[in-house]
Amino acid sequence: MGLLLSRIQSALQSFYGTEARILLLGLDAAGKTTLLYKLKLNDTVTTIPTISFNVEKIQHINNVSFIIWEVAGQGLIRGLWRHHHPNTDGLVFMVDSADCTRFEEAKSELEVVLEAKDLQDVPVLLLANKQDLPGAWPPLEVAEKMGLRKLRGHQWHVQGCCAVNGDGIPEAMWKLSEMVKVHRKAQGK
Ligand code: G3D
Ligand code: MG
Repeated sequence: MGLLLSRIQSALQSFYGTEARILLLGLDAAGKTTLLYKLKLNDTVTTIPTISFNVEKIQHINNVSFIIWEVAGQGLIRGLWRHHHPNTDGLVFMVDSADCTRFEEAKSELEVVLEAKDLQDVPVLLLANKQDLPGAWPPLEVAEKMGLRKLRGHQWHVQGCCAVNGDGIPEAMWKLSEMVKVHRKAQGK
């Protein structure tokens, strides 16, 4: 476990010098809270719970700040998502890879999110979570189901993971930081 934490921490440090504002979305039960718990490490974490969303700010030892917005995926509050997008550097969309009955619902939520003006060119990291479960769909097939292969105008990457034991999380954070850097450079930041 110590090794995993240090790998996650070192992956997050690859955001060095970058104030990254990451939007973390997915249907309920996709594993978002479990992921946030894994990412918290020992750093300062401020949680502002409201009825509809949590904002978590993670302060790292190298003064790298990494902000994650967790917005519950119920359709009822979907309308609120558009108010949380400004200055987003990256979108992490999490899917339960073992629940193919909800792929279509997840896909349409992702489509709605990506229609937001502020998210037109943000990098998208798809986390094909729950790879430990029997029957979990392989990451590339989950990406296909989410329509990512047809996505234009965004860098995107799919990573299989298990938020419970942390498998795939360091790799996902490395890739996310790379994409965020490319994106910010393109924006001249
Ligand atoms: P959410 O915040 O997206 O709504 P949660 O999702 O983080 O609350 O996770 C929902 C349930 O899925 C939790 O189980 C959690 O333990 C489980 N879960 C999250 N990630 C994984 C994973 O990678 N593998 C497995 N097997 N389970 C996972 P409970 O039982 O607490 O509802
Ligand atoms: Mg949650």
